Amino acid sequence: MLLPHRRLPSLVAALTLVFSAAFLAPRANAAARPPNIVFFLIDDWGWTDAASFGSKLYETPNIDRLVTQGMKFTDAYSACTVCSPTRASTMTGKYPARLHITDWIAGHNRPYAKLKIPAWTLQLPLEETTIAEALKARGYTTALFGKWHLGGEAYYPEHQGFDVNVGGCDRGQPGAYFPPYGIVNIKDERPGEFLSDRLTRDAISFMETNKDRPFFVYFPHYAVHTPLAGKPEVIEKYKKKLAAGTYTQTNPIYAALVESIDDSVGAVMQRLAELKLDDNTIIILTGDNGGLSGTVNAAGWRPGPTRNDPLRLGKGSAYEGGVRVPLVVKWPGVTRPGSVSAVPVTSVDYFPTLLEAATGAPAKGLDGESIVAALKGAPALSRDAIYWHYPHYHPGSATPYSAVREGDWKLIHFFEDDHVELYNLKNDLGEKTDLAATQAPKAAALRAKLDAWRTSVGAQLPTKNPAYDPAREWEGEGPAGGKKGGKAKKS
Ligand SMILES: [Ca+2]
Repeated sequence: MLLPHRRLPSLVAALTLVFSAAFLAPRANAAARPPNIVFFLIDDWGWTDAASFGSKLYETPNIDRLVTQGMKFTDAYSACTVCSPTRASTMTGKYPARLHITDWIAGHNRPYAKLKIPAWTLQLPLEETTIAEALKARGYTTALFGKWHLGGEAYYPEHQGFDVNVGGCDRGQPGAYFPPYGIVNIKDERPGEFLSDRLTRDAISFMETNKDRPFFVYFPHYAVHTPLAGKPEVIEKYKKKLAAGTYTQTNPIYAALVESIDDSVGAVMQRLAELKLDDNTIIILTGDNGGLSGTVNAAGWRPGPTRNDPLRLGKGSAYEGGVRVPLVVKWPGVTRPGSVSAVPVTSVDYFPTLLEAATGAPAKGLDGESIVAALKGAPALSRDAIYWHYPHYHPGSATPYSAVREGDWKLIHFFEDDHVELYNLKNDLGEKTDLAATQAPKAAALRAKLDAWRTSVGAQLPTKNPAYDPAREWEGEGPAGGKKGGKAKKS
C-alpha cells in the first residue's frame, strides 16, 4: 500500500516533526479510545456555498457554528475538478493521476475532439487500501451514508472496508431528492422525506448504536448535486429573499438544497453533543469539486445553479472555481476554535491525517501528507506543491490539462496546444492576468516541476486524435456535449 517516497529535509519538515512530537504526547492518554470521525463530503459544494465562506444568499447557521468551533481553511482543494477522482483520492491518499481514475465515472467523451483521452480506470480497484479499511484494522466501526461513485456492484463500499453502506452505489446523483430516490441500496423510504434528512437519520442511528466504540462515519451527501430540489417552504423563503435584494447567487432551489446540508450538519452536531461524544469526535466538512457555475458547448455558455466568485469558473474547469472548496475541521483539543488556516490542503491529505488521528503516527509514503501540524497551527506543511491532472474534456470548459500550485503560484498546462498559463493567486485570486510571458523563468521552472511529477506518478496522457474533426469537436456524451449521452451517469 505504501509507496516509496523520499523528501528533502527542510526547516518546515523539522518544524513539522516538532509539532508532531508535541502532538504525540497528549495523544498517548487517549490511545484507549481514539477519536470518532465524521467526514462530510458535500457533492459539488462551491467555495462560497456557505455564509461563513462568503455567500450572502445561502443561510447556513450550523456550518457557521462549526466554523466558530473549529478551523476554517481558505486554501483547501479537491484533487480533481469532478467527483470520482476526488473520492478515490480521499479513500486512498493517492493522486487520481497515480490511480488512473481521472474523470467522473463513466466520464465525458468527445470522439471528434482534438485529443483522444487515455484508457483510464472506471472503478477503485479492490487491491487499493481505503481509509475505511485502515481504520477498521485499528478497531473502528465504519459506515458510509450517501454517494460512493467508484465503480459497479463488485466495487461497492462494503467491499472496501465499510461495515454499513446506506446509499453508496455506482450512481453519481439520485434520481430524485424525494422518494422514490432511485438508489438501489436505500430501503424503506418514508413518503415525503428529503434525501439529505434520510441519510442524516440513518447516520445518527448508526452513531447511537456505536457510541461506545470508535466509529468512522463517511458522509458523502448526494446534495448539492443536481437534480435541483428543495423543501417547498425553504424554496419559498429564498424566493422572497431574492425578490427583496440583489445577490450574486440567484437560484432559490439550489439555496434550499444547500440548506438541507446545513440541517444535516446541525443535526449531527446536536446528537453528538447529546451523546456526550462531541469532545472526542473529529468533524471534517468539505466538497468534492467546485460549484456548478455553468457549462459550455458549441452554442455558448449556459449558467449553472451557483457561482464561485471571486474564483474563476467552477466544476469541470481548469481554474480555481473548479477545485477550491470549503473546508472546516473541528478536532476538540487540537484545532483552536474559530481559527483560520491558509495552508493548501487537498484530498490526498485526509487518509494520512485520519490515520494519524487514530493511531498517533502519521502514514508515510502516500501522495498526501498529514495536516495535523496545520490543524495545530503550523503555517506550512513539509511539501512544497500540490498537483492536478485531468486528461479529459468537460462541459464545465476543461480541455485536457495538468496544474501545479507552489506557494502563491499556479501554473496550468493545457495539452491541446501545449500552452501554459501562470497566475499569482495572492494578487490575482480570480486568475485574470496570465503571467506566463512576463514571468517566463517562473513558468519554465513550474512546468519542469509539473512534468517531473506527472512522470513520477505514472500519469496517463492524452494523444493526438486521428478522428479529430473541427466541425464535430463538441459532439459527445454529457449534459452540454451536443448529443444526448443516455448511458453515462452524470458526475
Ligand atoms: Ca461532484
